[in-house]
Amino acid sequence: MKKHKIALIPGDGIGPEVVAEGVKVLKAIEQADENLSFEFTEFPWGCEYYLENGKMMDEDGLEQLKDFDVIYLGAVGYPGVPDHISLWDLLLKIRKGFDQYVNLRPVTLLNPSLTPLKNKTEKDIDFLVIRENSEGEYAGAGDWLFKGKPEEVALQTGVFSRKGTERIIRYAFEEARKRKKTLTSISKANALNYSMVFWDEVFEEVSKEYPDVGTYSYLVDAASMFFVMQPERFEIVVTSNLFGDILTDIGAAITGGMGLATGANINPDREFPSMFEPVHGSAPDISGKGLANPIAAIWSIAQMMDFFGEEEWGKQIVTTIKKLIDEGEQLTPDLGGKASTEELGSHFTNLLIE
Ligand code: GGG
Repeated sequence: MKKHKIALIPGDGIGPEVVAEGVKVLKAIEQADENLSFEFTEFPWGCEYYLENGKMMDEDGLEQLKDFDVIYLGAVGYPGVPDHISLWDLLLKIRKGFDQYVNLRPVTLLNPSLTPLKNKTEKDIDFLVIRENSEGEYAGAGDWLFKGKPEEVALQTGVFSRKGTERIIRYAFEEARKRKKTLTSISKANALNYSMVFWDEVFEEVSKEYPDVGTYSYLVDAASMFFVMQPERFEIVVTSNLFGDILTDIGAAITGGMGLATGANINPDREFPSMFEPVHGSAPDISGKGLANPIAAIWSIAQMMDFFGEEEWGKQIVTTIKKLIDEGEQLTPDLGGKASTEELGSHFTNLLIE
């Protein structure tokens, strides 16, 4: 019997609603699989906690989390708390504190009806974006000079260390080796004349260790266009923190919207817990109304299962999401249906276990 300790951080807005459906899936798996068991511990951290206690999470929060196998997070951010505080003091604090330097975001079309692109089918949109998740433009390096004065200047520095750049690119080559063996690097070396020239040089250097992997390199502006016009170009993509964040929203747009976009924050060395989350935010405008689509949160359970080495469950979850969408009967309003978050989640769980 394999027992996994899961820390739940439902967070803000629609976070608790979608996490509840993900937990339902985990409990159903536990019931169906006598070799698996999950132990849940919930943490009340987020914007409400901030408004009551002046902090997004406890000061020793990382210490409290460090012995869990994984963290399952809903969403962060709510009106009344500045976005940079809710993001930096919870989500980014965990990613950085646990060196979750790999962000895996699949861009997979499960049904042609989900894409606004013409004449694209499942085989045309099926790739994985590997986003650098620990530094780059989200390193938090910068300054705010002459605040409030006419000569005010805000500086935000992208940090690209050799260690950080090499390890994400090497991780991506290893992933490419497991698949069809092509890897696309997305950067912007013509304009970002230090960081991205460095990124391209490291990509070139590491590629020499993987002569069996075919490589492509695009500027981020061209790549954004190809995401929309010719997504079939991509199989595995590796890119920086900011570009990965933006590109994967385009990825969500071409595969059914934010309600279906999942992300895993991985610490490959397994020295610290990894974290699984829907890519979407807290969507305060629809929270508490049962309108949120829980598929992204459920899909992140598939990524969690893969991480646990339970790939059959991972595959089964994605196949069941496809089945539910193909049926089209229990979908939330963002997908043109009338089902509530809870109804979709319960129907999914029934389909998974039947
Ligand atoms: N589901 C987690 C969440 O609330 N994400 C919102 C967000 O702004 N994420 C930024 C990022 O992924 O870097």
